[in-house]
Amino acid sequence: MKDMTGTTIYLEDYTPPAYLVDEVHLTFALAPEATRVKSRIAFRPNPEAASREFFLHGEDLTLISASIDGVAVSPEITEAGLICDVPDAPFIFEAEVEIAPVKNTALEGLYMSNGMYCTQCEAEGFRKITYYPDRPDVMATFTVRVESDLPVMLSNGNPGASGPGFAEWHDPWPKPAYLFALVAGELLNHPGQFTTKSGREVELNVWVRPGDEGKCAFAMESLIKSMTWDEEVYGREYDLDIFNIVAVDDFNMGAMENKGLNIFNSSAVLASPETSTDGNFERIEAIIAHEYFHNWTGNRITCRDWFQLCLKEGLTVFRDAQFTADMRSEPVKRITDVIDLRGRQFREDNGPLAHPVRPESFVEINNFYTATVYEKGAEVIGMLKRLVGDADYAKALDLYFDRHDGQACTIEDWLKVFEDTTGRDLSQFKLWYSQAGTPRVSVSEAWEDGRLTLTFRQMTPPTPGQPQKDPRVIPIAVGLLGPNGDEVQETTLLELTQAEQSFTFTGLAARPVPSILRGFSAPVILERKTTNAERAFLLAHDTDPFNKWEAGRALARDVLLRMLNDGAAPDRAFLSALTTTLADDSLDPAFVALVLSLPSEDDLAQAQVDAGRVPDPQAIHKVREHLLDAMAEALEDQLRAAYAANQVTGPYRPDAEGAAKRALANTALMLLSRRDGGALAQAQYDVADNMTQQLAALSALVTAGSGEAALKAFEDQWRDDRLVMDKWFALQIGHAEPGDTAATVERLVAHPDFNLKNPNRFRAVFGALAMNQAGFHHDSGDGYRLMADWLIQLDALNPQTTARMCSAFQTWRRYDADRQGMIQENLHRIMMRDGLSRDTAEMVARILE
Ligand code: B3K
Ligand code: ZN
Repeated sequence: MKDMTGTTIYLEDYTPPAYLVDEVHLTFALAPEATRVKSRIAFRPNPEAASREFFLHGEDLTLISASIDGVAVSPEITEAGLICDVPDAPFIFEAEVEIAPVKNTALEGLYMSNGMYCTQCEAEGFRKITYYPDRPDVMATFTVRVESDLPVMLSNGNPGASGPGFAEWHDPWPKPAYLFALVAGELLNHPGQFTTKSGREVELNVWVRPGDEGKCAFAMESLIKSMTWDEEVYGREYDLDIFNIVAVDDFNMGAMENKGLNIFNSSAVLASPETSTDGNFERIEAIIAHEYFHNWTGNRITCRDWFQLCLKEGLTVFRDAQFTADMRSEPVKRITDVIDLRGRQFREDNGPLAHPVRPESFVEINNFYTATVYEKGAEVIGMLKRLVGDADYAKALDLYFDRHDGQACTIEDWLKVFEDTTGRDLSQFKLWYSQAGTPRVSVSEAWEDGRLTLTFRQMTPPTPGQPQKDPRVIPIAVGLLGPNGDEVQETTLLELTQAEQSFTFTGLAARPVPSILRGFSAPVILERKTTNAERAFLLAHDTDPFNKWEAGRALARDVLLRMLNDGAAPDRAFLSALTTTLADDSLDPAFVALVLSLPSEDDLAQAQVDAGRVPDPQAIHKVREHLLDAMAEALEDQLRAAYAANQVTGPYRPDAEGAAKRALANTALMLLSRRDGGALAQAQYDVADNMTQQLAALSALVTAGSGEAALKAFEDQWRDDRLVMDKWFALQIGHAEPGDTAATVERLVAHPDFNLKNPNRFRAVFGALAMNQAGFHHDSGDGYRLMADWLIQLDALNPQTTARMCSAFQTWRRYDADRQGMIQENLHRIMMRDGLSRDTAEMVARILE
C-alpha cells in the first residue's frame, strides 16, 4: 500500500541521512509472480546526521527474513518502510523480500512488459524492489546477481561472471538507488563500439525484442555522436566498459538514465525510414543524447534531494538542446523550443499548477517532472550562460565537474561555482529558481536627437502561494535596424535588474526599429506596442532568425485576434508578408515552414485571456481554419512551386537538410489540400516510401475530409507495428472536427488494439484529445466526460500516467461558467474515486484550488 495520507514534504525540512551505505549486494531470483530479492547492505552511521533512527523505505514488499551482522531480527514494518534497532557502528543489514513484477501495472519498481523484466526507479521506485534508504543523497556501489532462465540479464556497471541461469554485474561508481536498473528477457542486441579520448574501449549495445533489430542503427549512431560531442564540448568522457540501451514498450515516460543501462520507451529508440517521421528521428537523437549526458549531469553529480531536480534536468535539457543545435539547425531548434516552452511551460506557469523551477514542497515527486523543472530549468541555464559569457560558462562547468564529482548537490552548489568563477553575486539571479510565474516585460521607446531610449518594466503575476514577486535579473538581447533594413546596432545584451529601467543607444542617424529579446534571451512575455507594418518589416529584415520568426508569429496572432474579435477579414498585408517569405530563396525551408504555421488554438485562447476576454474554443477553431483557407487561396501558386521545389529525391535520409525540405513541402501540401480536396495528398500517399511523407499525406487527406480510404489502407499496412499504430490513433483524434471528436475517441477506445495498460497507446488517444482544443472543450462536455472516465479507470492501474494527464484540465478557469462547471464536476468525479492514488489526488487538488 502506498502512503495515502498525502503528507507534504518540504525543502526546508531536509536533514542528512542517519546512515550511509558503502556497498550493496543484490541477488534477484526472477519469477513473474514471486521474485525473491536478497540484499546485503553495508551501513555506517553518518557523522553529519543529527538522528540515529534507522529507517528503510519499502512499499508493497513481503519481508521473508532480515538480519543484522548475521543475527536474525524482526523489524517493525509500516506501509512506508521498516524500522529497526541497529548498532551505533558500521554493520551489515541483510534481507530477503518477495515481489510480484507481473502484477505491477504502475510501471514503477520491477515490472514486466511483453515477457521482459525491467525496472524504473526514479524517483522513488527502488523502495518497491527492496528495503533501502531510497533517497538520492545515499550513494553506494552496487553488485548485482540476476538468476533466471532468460537469455539476457543486464544490470548497471560492468559485466562480471555469468553462466547458465545467472549473470553478475558490478557498478564501481557510487550511485543513488534511483539509478539502479535491471533488465531480463529474450532480447537481441545491435552492437557498436566507442573508444574514448583517453583510450577506453567501450562496448555499446541497443537491446530490443526480436523483430525490432532492424530499427536500432539510428539510435546507435546517435549514441556515438553524443559520446563524441560530450567529449568535444564539455570534456566529459564515458567511464565504464559497456553502455547498454534497452527498448521497452510499456514505459511511463521517454527514457531513463540508469548508470550504464539506459532504459528507453521503444518510441524513443526504434527508428526506420518506413515507420518513423523526421520528427521521430530528431526526438530519438535528442533523447539518446539527453540520457547519455546525464552520465555526468545527474549520475556522477547527482541531486541532494528531489527539490534539486532541476540541477540535473535543467542542465541536461540545456545540454541536449545545444547538441541538437549543433547537429541540426540552431535557429530552427530555438524556435521550436520556444513554441514548446510557450505551449507547455507558460501554460503551466500561468495556472493552478505553477511552481518554482526548484519547488519548495510536494506530495508526490513524480508530479514535478514538469515543463517548469525541465524546460524553464534549461532556460535559466541559458540565461546564466548569456550573462557570464561562453568562456566563463565553460570555466564554471569545469569547476562544477572537478569540485562536485561523486557528490549529491544543490542549486546553491551550482550557483557557487559560477560566483567563484566570475566574482558575480548571483543572489538576485537565484530568484529564477524560487519565484514561479512568467515575468511580463513591457517596453516603451523614446526617440530624440539620434538617441533611442528603451524603458523596460517587469512584473510577475501572483502564483499559488506566491502573491508578491521581486524583480529578477533579465538578460535582454537587443539589436537595431535602420529604416532601409540594415542592422545599425548588432546584438547587445541589456541586463534588466530593476522593476523599471532605461537603456539608451546613441549616435543613430535615423530612428531605428528595435529588435528586442533576440534569440528569446529570457523566458518572459514581452509586451510592446507596435504596428503590423513594423512586424512585417522585422519579418522581412531582422538578422536574428528567432526574432524574424517571432515578428511573423506576432503578426499572425494579431490578424487572427482581429478576425475573432472584430470580424475582420483575413489581412492582405499578412498574406503578402507570407508571399515575400515564400519567395525568399535564401531562407532555410524549415524556417519558412515555421513562418507558415499559425499559432495554436491554445495559444490563441491564452491571447484572449491576456486581452481580458473569455476564449470561445469553437470560434477560435473556425477563425484559424478560415485563415488557413485564405492562405491556401492567396498563396496557391507559390505553394505549388514550393511543393515542387522541395521534393527530395533518392533514398530517405533523416538529416536536417532533407527534413527541412520535407517540412516545407508538407506544410504546402496541408494548405493545398484545402484547394484540391486532397488530390495531391492522395498522389503523395500512393507513392510514399517513408513515414514522413506517408503520414503528412494522410493528415492532409483527413483534413480535406477525404481520408477514409487512406486511413483504412494505413491500418491494414501497419496493424502489427505498435508505434505506427499510435500515430494512426492520435491522428484521427487530432484532426477530428470539434463536434465529432468525442465520437472518434469512443470509436477508437473500442478498437481491439486500444490498450489501457500501454502508456503510449493511452497517450496517443487521450493526449490527442487534450490537444484537440475545440474538440476537448466542445460545449457538449463530452470531451471532459470521456477524459475523466478514462483517467478514473487508468488511475487504478497506473497513477503516474494518470496524474500527468490530469494537466489537460489545468486551464479550466479561462473558460465560461458552463465549461468551468462541467470541468469542475468531472474533476470532482475523479476526486471521489475510492482509493484514488496520491499522485492523482495531488494533481486534482492543485488544479481545483
Ligand atoms: N530522469 C528521467 C525521468 C524520470 C521520471 C520519473 N517520474 C528521464 C530524464 O529526464 O532523463
Ligand atoms: Zn533528464
